[in-house]
Amino acid sequence: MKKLIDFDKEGFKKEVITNVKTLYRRPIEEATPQQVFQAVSYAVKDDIIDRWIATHKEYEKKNVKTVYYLSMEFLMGRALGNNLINLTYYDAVKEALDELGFDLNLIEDQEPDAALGNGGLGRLAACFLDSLATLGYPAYGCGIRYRYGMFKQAIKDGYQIELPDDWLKDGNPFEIKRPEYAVEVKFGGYVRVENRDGRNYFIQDGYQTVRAVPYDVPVVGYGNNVVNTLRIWDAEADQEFCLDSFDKGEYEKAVEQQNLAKTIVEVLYPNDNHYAGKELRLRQQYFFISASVQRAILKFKEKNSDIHKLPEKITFQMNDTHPTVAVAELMRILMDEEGLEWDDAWDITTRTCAYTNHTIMAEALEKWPIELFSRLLPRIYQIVEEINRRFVLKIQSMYPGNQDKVKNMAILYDGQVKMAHLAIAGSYSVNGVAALHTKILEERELKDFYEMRPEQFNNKTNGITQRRFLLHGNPLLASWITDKIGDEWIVKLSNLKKLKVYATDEKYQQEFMNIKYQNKIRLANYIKEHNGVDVDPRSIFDVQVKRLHEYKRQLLNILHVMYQYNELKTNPSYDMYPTTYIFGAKASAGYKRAKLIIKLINSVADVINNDASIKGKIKVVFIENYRVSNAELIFAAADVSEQISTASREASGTGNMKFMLNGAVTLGTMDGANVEIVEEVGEENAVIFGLRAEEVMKYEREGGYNPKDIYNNDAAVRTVLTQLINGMYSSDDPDRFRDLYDSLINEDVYFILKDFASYVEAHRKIDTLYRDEKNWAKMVMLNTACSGKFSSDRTIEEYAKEIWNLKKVKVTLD
Ligand code: 9GP
Repeated sequence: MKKLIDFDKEGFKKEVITNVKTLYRRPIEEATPQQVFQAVSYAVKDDIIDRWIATHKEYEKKNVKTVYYLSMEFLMGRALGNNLINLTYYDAVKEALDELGFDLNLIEDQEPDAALGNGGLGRLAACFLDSLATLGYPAYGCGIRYRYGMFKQAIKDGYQIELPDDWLKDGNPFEIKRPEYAVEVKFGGYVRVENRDGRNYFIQDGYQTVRAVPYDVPVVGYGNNVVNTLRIWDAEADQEFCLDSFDKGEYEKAVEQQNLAKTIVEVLYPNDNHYAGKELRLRQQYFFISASVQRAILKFKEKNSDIHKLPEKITFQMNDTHPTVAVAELMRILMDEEGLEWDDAWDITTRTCAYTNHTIMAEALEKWPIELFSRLLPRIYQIVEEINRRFVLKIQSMYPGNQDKVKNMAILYDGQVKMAHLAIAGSYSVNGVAALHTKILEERELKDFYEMRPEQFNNKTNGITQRRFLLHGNPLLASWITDKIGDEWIVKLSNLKKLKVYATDEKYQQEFMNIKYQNKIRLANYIKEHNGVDVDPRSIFDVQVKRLHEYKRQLLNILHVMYQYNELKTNPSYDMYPTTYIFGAKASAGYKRAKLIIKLINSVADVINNDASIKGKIKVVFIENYRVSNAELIFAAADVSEQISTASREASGTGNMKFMLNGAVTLGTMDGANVEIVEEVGEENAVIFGLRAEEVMKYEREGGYNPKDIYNNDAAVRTVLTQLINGMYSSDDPDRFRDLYDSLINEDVYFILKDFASYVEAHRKIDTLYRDEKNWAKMVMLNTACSGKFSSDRTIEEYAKEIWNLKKVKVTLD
């Protein structure tokens, strides 16, 4: 890797030694790996700080336009390795630590993942921050400093157990508390109107208050001195209420406030693509939105005197429906604090807010009961009511007499506040996250809104950062690529297409496949250490890692494994290439069926892995506690990338891109960004199966299909389904998996049986393709070579130009 930033090795070593001494009163020789991790991180932070200050000086000097990426989730993973990569001296630090007697990999392993997110949505936000800093765009990520992040998953007797993720227990060396930027957030009470000089003022009274205190985490750009900020908010009780100096009424209030502050940031809701509708969740949303928007306006006012210029200086990008209360909060600030009239405030708001939709799953689109919303946020509710009243008038004037339009589009309807509708009404841009997803939004899910204002809609296909998922996660491949085409791909991933010429050359094919093999050994060692299972790195590594959700169809995958096992056992002529099926997935704690699928995968693994008669042809591994840090190892080692969601359901997917980048072949449906992956790499270099989105949607319009027909006509399917209820994988409780059986036989809403035969065939195809070593090598190399489009740098350039109108900034150090 080219060194872009100077690194003083001896100075660094000295600083690490001093840090160990001052932090722990110990000589370096006696330091634990955790202590060395802290000491190294502080030394790195020291280097980051100067760049951080310089970046913000530059932003202020230029009075730049800034995007505030508002997100309940930032799935950052570990910071140390990534910061070293982006400071461009990872290798030099590795050497320095070697000289001090420590292994950087081991030191990196001391860091807990910052798991402030569930899955794709949160990881996308993290990749976007990396790209924004690398491209030099002024940006803040705004979120919550959850005390407990995404739970740690343990597997006990095949079941998922959730353990608290106490990620802050040793302290987070990279964050900085900024009490000077604390703001107050108000909940509850009532609104009274005061008329002063002929104008009505709305005043919230009798409320509870929470102090929002920001912690800033640096986001280092690659080799460019830019350091942006992820600002995550902590909650503290308002200090003005001193516990012992008030009478009883105040005392109780003070205690309540203390409790409210404590609970509000306590934990991340572990739901992916599903909203739980809990009061605390709405509190969390308003808490971090109010704090972020208040702070952004205060900062804006330091440099700008005319509030009407806000849209020229700020975009609030709302990541899904979770932060969309921002629309009303901005209206509140503009009217109640800045004294603007409604029309003026609305004009500014709707030119400042933009909304990204990440799902069409109905259960993920948030709707709050009006009773709860108005009780918790009385002033905000008043504003939403007025936004709704005016919006409904607009609908009625465009579509006179059309009650259906009002029903489908109103923000308040059926006793609920519909957050997606609020977001659309209050935004100048609405985007989907892959071409197919955006098309479905425009033609089906948000059709009425699209017809009303088509120019508001646009697509921004997701992307991932190559710096974490290739440069850091797959160092062997990264240096091979650099050796072939230079290192510019690190900031310009489209360069990878230059690798195409190597894909047909046997020598390079061997080199590439040898790297894959080394990475498979690395993963096999991890599996041995963590699962106690021996896997053969010469087998096909067929991988499905992602959140567990019925629509993602891990069940289809494991049913196919059961089918293959039956073939091996009963059909003497059945031949298959040895395959290791690797799963990794967390299920939301309350999602029973998803947890049962985890148990099924582990039960199938138990039976198959212990059956010597199949001579190790199939191995099944469930990797415990799948998260960003082990994901990096997994992507690098995969041969086959399972992207098998029911077509139309996966908005984009981003794991699919990480696999492709690392040279795996997609085995998938035509869903989400898979469609674009196939477009880039060519259909002959992916294996596609199953119903297409239009077919799925047609069945759905017509009330579904009859899975019993398949059960009756397909003996192989019948056998596999019967094994769910005959105790083959649950001898102690044959009814354990009956719920899965019933769900498939009775409705099969995710078309698992419908796609089964086609999935079997797709696997046969993989088997055949893999045996042809040269062609397989060519396929995987072309996957890497054609993955340039899927860099989050490309995505962010599109957002910056087409939605945010940001200008790049250059930062130099004095
Ligand atoms: O389910 C989508 C996933 O397909 C997409 O890649 C990701 C990032 O855009 O967002 C997920 N959506 C959610 O988690 C909830 O909307």
